[in-house]
Amino acid sequence: MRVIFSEDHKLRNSKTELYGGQLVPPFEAPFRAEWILAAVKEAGFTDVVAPNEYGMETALKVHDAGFLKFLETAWERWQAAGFKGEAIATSFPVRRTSRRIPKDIDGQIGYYCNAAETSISPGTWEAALSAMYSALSGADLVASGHKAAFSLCRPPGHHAGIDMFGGYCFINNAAVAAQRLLDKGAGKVAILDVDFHHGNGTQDIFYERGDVFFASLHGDPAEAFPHFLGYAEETGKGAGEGTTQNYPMARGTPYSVWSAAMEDALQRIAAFGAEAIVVSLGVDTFEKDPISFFKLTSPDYLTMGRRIAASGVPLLVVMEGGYGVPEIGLNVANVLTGIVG
Ligand code: Q9C
Ligand code: ZN
Repeated sequence: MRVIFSEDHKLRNSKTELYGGQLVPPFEAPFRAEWILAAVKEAGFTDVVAPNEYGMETALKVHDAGFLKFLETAWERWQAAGFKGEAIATSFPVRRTSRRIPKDIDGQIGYYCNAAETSISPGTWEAALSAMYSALSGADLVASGHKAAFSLCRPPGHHAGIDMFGGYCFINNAAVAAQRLLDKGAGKVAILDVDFHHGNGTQDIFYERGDVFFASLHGDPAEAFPHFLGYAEETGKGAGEGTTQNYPMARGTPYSVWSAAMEDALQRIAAFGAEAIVVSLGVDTFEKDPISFFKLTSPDYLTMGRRIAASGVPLLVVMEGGYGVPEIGLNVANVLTGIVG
């Protein structure tokens, strides 16, 4: 399985995350990609390539044009406004407020943000673009006949919605990849989101579309980020009626319970007729993850990979979350090893 990785991920090196009322060093930091890359090479995945470059045409099919322009220019506008720290949203369109887009950077960053922990820093846009390139390059490999590919994206993407960044995410890499697979000839694609957190951005993007099935296994939003989406009753709308499936799970969930949900998700994906699956791979389901509450163990990721591969359709694995501990590398490598068998 080829690995697509861009050194430009390093350009996302924010100094501040708003956490517990403090500005702390972000959980989503460059060492994550370094550890994951080292571990997958160690496991024998040595075919590592840099992504191709692309224009914005695929991203513009899943994101709002004004949002992408905002991301591209946010840091320079924040600086021009004379602010001293990283760009952090503090005021949001919420219940009973206007949907008009403010003109000032302070207003716009709130308009385009769904979670304030995530600061915009110099290089964030360039790193997000490089992650999108990795996702697109992986999609092109799968579209051209590779049975599986791994896009080692950083920053992650699944919390980025049509016109919102947050949850450490800016461009939705998995959504862009799924769109690319459709544009390259797949009739239907599924996204299987196994990150601990609900893929609220991905759900937002495809909620009313019938060509992409979205399934997410995650900590119950009643007690976990992103808090406001990911309930089981959210199943899609309009042309997308029935093409979203959520599996919220309780604190302490072990693989025995988690895997039954994945089994149901994969059966629904097969019934949908997906010709390829994009796996939004977060390993923050790990028992030692510092910000999550499931109880998966390192060997569980091998089993997970084997079951996903048994779907029999081409797979694009896109990196999402997984934090703090050295095992994130092994856990990702185990998924890939399980997939290749
Ligand atoms: N007390 C991804 O895994 N903050 N994003 C959580 C926990 C945000 C996670 C606070 C977590 C974002 C891609
Ligand atoms: Zn996560």
